[in-house]
Amino acid sequence: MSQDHSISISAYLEAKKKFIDAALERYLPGEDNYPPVIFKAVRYSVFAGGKRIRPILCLASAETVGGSCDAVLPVACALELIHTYSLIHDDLPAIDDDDYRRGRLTSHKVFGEDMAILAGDALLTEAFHLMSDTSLMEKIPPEKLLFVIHDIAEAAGCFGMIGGQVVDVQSEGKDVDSEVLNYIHTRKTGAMITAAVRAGAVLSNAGEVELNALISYGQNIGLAFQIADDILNVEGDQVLLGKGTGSDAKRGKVTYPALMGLEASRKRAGELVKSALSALKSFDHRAEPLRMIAGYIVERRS
Ligand code: GRG
Repeated sequence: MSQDHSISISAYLEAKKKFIDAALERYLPGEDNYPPVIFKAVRYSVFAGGKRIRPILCLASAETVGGSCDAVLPVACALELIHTYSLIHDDLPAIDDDDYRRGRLTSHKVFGEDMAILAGDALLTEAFHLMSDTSLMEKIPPEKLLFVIHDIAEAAGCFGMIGGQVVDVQSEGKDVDSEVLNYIHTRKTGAMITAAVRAGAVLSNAGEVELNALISYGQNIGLAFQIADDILNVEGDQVLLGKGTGSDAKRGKVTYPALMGLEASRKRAGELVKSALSALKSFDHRAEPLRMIAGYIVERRS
């Protein structure tokens, strides 16, 4: 007899977010450490209410191949620390110059530019400190852990998120084609999302076929995520988003809606979700959260 494994996407995301938040609380040093301002700044941005989509993807990917959420949790949290660093630096006056993020003032508005830069640096460093703790090897073979740390470093670096961000900054106010746009989106946002899915799978001993299918899923939803982000910047609700809208157009940013219009952007995001779902077709019910997340990514309002 077949069992009903259904759970709503909102219940799933909420439960996983709680699990991740509790772990981040344990992993991050308290504000009673010296010098207090850096611990305050780090915690201010990490606990500002992000969706935790990258760590959730890492856990969901692990569950899909029969892995344990507990074993991959530190790596999942490290992904969120790297993501939060990128947001702090992205908001700086020299980059996007944003005053609000996740519904509150940006780090540099509260702590000053100097401390915001250092808080981003601290988060990036802390992520690798957390992933390289030898206690993780009690649950994960060291060679798998090293592979994943290397992979995440690549996704966050010049061949990934930083590379995408550099071309994004350089393209502001310029006419660029879809090839450049795809370069930006697949690196700036897609690389870390794919790395999150891959990390969960590798750390849970996924086989080659499973791994390739999950990487394809990650690449498709990674691009869909940024297209959805572009669309939300045009027509999203500022309150739900926790940040201003219309900033991409004001800055002459290269985005899907700017290049091909809202309708075609929505269509492209939908196609990517379809491809992501098709990559999961050989998995059983344990891939249901990943399937739901694919839909959520383009339907979300924040
Ligand atoms: C080193 C100065 C300097 C800048 C680099 C690396 C970098 C700054 C920026 C990366 C670009 C970036 C911010 C990409 C992510 C784009 C994106 C879709 C962000 C929003 O992610 P969500 O929706 O946010 O997951 P929450 O708040 O839910 O975590």
